[in-house]
Formats: sequence, structure tokens, C-alpha cells
Amino acid sequence: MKKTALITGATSGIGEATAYEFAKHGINLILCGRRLDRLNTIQKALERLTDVHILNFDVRDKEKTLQAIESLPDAFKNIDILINNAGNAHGLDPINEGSIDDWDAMMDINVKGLLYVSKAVIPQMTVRESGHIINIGSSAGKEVYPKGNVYCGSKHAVLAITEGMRIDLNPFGIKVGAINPGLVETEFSEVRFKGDKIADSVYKGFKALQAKDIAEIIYFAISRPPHVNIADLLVFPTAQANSVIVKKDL
Ligand code: NDP
Ligand code: 8X3
Repeated sequence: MKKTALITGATSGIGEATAYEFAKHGINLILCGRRLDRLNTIQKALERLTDVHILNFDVRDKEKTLQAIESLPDAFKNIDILINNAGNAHGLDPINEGSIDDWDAMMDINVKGLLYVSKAVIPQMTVRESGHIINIGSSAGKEVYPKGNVYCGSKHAVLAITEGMRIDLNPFGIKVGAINPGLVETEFSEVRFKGDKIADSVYKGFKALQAKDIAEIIYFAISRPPHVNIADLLVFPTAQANSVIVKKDL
């Protein structure tokens, strides 16, 4: 039987590429994000490959998140795979200069939003005693870098929550894992630097990971046999050694 996956943050970058990768393999899709025009365009593109339903909500809004997932039509109600991907960095400032709005955005979206979506999906997985949750963490969840403070904190939280989920959902046979990328060339830096030109320089002088690279790894993780769970995976571009060392040819 065809599986159904819910992907948050499916309107760009890693989430969008994962939607394309899953569609290629015939997985039914529930695609989530705030930008409705993009959801419509992606739905149109993928509908020739698989069944696609879109949900337009902001993961910061607890009620709307729960309602959106509750509103799924019968054909999409049983979610086999949850990809908690929605998130971003907002700002890159030393802690003494950071913006409270940026801090709120990162904790509310990357951490609390992930929890709201999980809260809406997990009960049906525990009833069925099956399911697979992949949380998109980051190398920033394993290592703190200068000015990364709150973003790194939010991604460390994602990793701790992932471990907690894996422990608590173990009796139900639910797989839980984290995939933690280093530098991936997406809209991430545009969002982090609020459209500032500095975003253009982040991926210059080396070959960064592409969204498709991560999407393929996510598909690999969800397509392992029932007894295999990829619990935690760190992936860097070859040019990147850790959060601060990147070999650039400039
Ligand atoms: P993008 O900016 O391209 O994608 C972010 C996605 O998250 C968009 O689809 C956006 O959709 C969604 N999103 C953001 N805020 C909200 C919100 N409040 N409610 C609902 N959806 C939201 O970046 P990436 O693809 O790179 O990022 C995806 C994930 O990967 C994030 O969790 C990020 O932290 C992580 N990551 C990224 C790395 C990188 O270098 N790019 C490296 C490591 C991890 P919309 O705006 O339409 O709502
Ligand atoms: C994104 C990777 O190094 O830009 O999570 O924080 S980094």
C-alpha cells in the first residue's frame, strides 16, 4: 500500500526537494507551509506522480496547526511518515546584540512549531503502532558557533527532543531520527539575513550541499527495512570540516 508523508516547510529548500524525491517514489504527500502560491505550484507539478494535499498554516499558531492536521480528508488521514523540517535561522548576532523578535521566531518555529505538528500527528501513530518521524536538526545542533547562540540552542533542542521522542515512542514501534545537515544552499541565508546581500556570500567559493542531497538522504532513511532506524545522521559538504572551518577558493 502507498505510504503517506507529511512534510513541513515544503515550499522551498530541503522540504520542497524532499517532496519531489518522495513523489518520484510514489509516496502520497501532505505539503505544508505559509506561502500558498508555492504550495499550489508544487502540488500542480507533483500531482502527475502521486496524490498531493496541501495545508497552509504557520507552525507558530498552535490552534491552526492542530486544526489543519485534524481537517485532513480521509485519503490523507493516516500519516506514515512525518518530516519535521520547517524552520530557519533569524539573524547572526552576538548574544548581547541579538533581537528578541529573532529569538522568538527561532524558538517558536524551530522548537515549538515542531512540537505542535508532532502533537497533532503522534496519537494516530501510537494507535496504529507504526510510523516514522524525521526531525531536521543541523550541525548547529551538535556544535555551537560564534553568533549562532539561539539558532544553535533551537537545534540542540531539536536533537534532545528527537532523543526523547525515540525513547517514549519506542514501545509503539515508531521510528524516530534526526538528519543534521551542515551548509545547504537554499533560501536559508536569505531568511537569516532578511534579504541582505551578505546572504549571497555564504555559499561562495565552495560547493555547498544542495537541497536534493539532503532529500535523497531523507528518502534513504525512510526506505530502510522495518528493523533499521537511522537515529542520527550528520552530513557536511566535503569542503566543510565543522561549523567554522570551510575550505573556500576565493
Ligand atoms: P528554506 O528557507 O529554503 O526553507 C524553510 C522552510 O520552512 C520553508 O518552506 C518555509 O515555508 C518553512 N517555514 C519557515 N517558517 C515557517 C513557519 N512559521 N510556519 C510554517 N513553515 C515555516 O531553508 P532550508 O530548506 O534550508 O531549511 C529547512 C530546514 O533545514 C530548517 O529546519 C533549517 O533549520 C534546516 N537546516 C538548514 C541548513 C542550511 O544550511 N540550509 C543546514 C541545517 C539545517 P514558508 O515560508 O512558506 O512558511
Ligand atoms: C544551518 C547550518 O551552519 O548555517 O543549520 O547554522 S548553519
